[in-house]
Amino acid sequence: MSLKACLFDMDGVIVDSTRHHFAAWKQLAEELSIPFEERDNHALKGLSRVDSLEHLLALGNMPLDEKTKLKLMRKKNQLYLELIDNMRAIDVLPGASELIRALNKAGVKIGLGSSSKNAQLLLENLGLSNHFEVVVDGNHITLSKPDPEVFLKGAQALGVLPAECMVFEDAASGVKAAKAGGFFAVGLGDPVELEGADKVLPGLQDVQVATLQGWMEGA
Ligand code: B16
Ligand code: MG
Repeated sequence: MSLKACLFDMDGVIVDSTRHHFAAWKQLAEELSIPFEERDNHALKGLSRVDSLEHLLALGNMPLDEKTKLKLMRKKNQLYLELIDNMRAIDVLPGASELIRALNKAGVKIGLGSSSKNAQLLLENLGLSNHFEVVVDGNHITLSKPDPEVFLKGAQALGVLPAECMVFEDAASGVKAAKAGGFFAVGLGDPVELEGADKVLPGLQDVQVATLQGWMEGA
């Protein structure tokens, strides 16, 4: 199968906003007196805002009514927005801009598949939005990763089949979503955590388009 398109996850693939999500959740957790450390935050990678809050509240064994949950999510998002406000091109993870430009040049379509409702804003801050033909984010989906909805919508909008499309993901939930949708999944990070991915790389630095095309043809 030839490589027609690539779908990129945002947080942890294009930019390291995980620490900003963590700082915002941590502040909320402190206000609620729920112990919340970096290892707890790890489980939130790729999850939607509401699923992340549910996870946090479960850690504190703290069931809350819907109105309070909405208030807390708004607060978390305000904190997060303040933290990402200053993010610029310099914050793009190593190799991501180069690969995106090389794929554009090679005629491979590019889309974003993120759970974040702030993905479009962040792409603009990073100066990358012009490179993406399609952006599917938390505003367009009803089911969170590991459901494949975000990637299936991305492939459909790009006019390609999942089997012709590669997904780049840093989260176990995202790799599961990609495989459930029938995509070639490239995991970025720990091979043990991302087992199930077709390939695992430490990051996007020095990734060549020809290598990706070779993987697809061999798949
Ligand atoms: P927001 P991704 C995900 O982004 C993050 O990994 C996850 O930690 C976050 O909770 C989720 O977006 C929702 O973000 O609150 O901004 O809508 O990795 O799918 O790009
Ligand atoms: Mg991610």
